[in-house]
Amino acid sequence: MRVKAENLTIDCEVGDIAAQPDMDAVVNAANAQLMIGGGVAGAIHRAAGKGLAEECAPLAPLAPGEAVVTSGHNLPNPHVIHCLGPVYGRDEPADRLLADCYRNALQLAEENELKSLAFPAISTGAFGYPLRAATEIAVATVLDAAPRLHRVRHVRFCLFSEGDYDVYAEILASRTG
Ligand code: AR6
Repeated sequence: MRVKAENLTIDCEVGDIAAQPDMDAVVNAANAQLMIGGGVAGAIHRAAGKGLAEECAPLAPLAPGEAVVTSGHNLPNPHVIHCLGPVYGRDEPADRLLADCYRNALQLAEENELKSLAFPAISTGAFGYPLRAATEIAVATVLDAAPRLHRVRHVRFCLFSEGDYDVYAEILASRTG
């Protein structure tokens, strides 16, 4: 599905975050050391190749809520924005730290004059954040930022399952309808 908020187009799709060729950047649900891991981080590093890990090494460690930008190496995207989401039940306040990921990623996109970026559902896999609560934060934070975005024109939420997509589509529709 696709909605408009101010000058921003927001869509959500089922897909692989490492296969979003029309985006200027994809967001990595990173680990603190910015190394290859499972889930999103594994998919992004495998597709990007060793050069990404080499560029990431001096930027680590990240604190929860922080974001850094690198180039995309062998990915179809010129850039990757790496965010460290909160581990649910450990990093507090989890809701603010998760919102910080989305805010900081959007700010980095603005600073780097990127027009489009795709987010995975940060923290909702290995880090255990309940999907519905995380989705409310992701959608609210992007909508809240929309009036202040001048470069970013397109945000995609890239979900890994139909079930996750349904939750995003429902919440996005209810917040923009
Ligand atoms: N494309 C899009 N979404 C994906 C993909 C993919 N290729 N693979 C998984 N997801 P996770 P986290 C979904 O665990 O919770 C890593 O090992 C997945 O179904 O990637 O922030 C890192 O190294 C879930 O909905 O990120 C860290 O240690 C969402 O993406 C840690 O996991 C996030 O799952 C980060 O945990």
